[in-house]
Amino acid sequence: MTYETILVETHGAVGLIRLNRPKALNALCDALMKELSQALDTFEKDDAIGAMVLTGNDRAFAAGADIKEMVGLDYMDVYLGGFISENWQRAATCRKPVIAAVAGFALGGGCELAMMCDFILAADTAKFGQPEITIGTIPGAGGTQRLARFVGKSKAMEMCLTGRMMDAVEAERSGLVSRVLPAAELVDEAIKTAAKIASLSRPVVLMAKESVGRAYETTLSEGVLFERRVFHSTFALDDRKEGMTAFAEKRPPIFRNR
Ligand code: DAK
Repeated sequence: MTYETILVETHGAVGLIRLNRPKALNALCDALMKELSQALDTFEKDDAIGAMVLTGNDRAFAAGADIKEMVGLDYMDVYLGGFISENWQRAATCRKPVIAAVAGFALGGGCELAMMCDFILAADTAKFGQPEITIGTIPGAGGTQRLARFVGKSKAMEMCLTGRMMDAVEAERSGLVSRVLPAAELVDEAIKTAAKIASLSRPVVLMAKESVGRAYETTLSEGVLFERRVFHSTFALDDRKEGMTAFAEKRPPIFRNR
């Protein structure tokens, strides 16, 4: 498959997608979101792929939805037309883990897209923000909701109400990103991290991802119950038996995804 707005590579069991509209700071136009959705679909269906990495370039992960595509639209265009709703959820609905590797700007829809991934690795150059308020609108792809859950009300309010950007250090301190890395090491480290995930039992990885995801969708007691049921179900897997047996025998496990 050839794409015009993204670059797609595989590194062993890792699928790497690079957003690739450098002249527009990877602004997320309709065509790009459609291609991103297709690439994620392809990796989801590919049994050889165990995890994915989504990245941009040194200057930008993505500076937001494409403002030039939005500027001429009116309310009926966006409401009746369900403006850009299609293809904007795909990163959030993947069953396989998706890591966002963010260098440079992750603004507006770019920040929202990074937050749809399972975790964010940030380069020391990364800048996160929801600047929609400065162009007369508000976040439209989950920014007000996910940012508030990840960094808390006060910081999310300040960012959404002023458009202030957060640098990588502040983002790590606030819990938005899992780690900060030197920019030159970002993508390699993201691939290495995804490769580690892909080397583990595929069903157990999916179960762990689903279980952590429940923490953002339900009450604590329901989430803990969900976790308990899933934990019990790992005992139906050959990979659970193999993992514990290998530990007891002091050897690396051989997972067969069964
Ligand atoms: N859209 C279109 N073009 C963009 C862009 C964007 N978001 N961001 C940058 N560009 C373009 C610039 O227009 C410029 O193009 P040329 O003039 O060279 O043709 C080029 O990228 C380089 O940008 P600058 O010259 O501005 O570069 P600077 O280093 O001076 O500034 C900047 C970098 C990131 C601070 C600045 O470009 C900037 O403020 N960009 C806009 C950031 C922004 O406001 N982002 C939020 C956009 S609104 C939804 C889903 C998503 C959304 C909504 C709904 N649904 C599912 C319903 C999301 C909305 C948004 O993201």
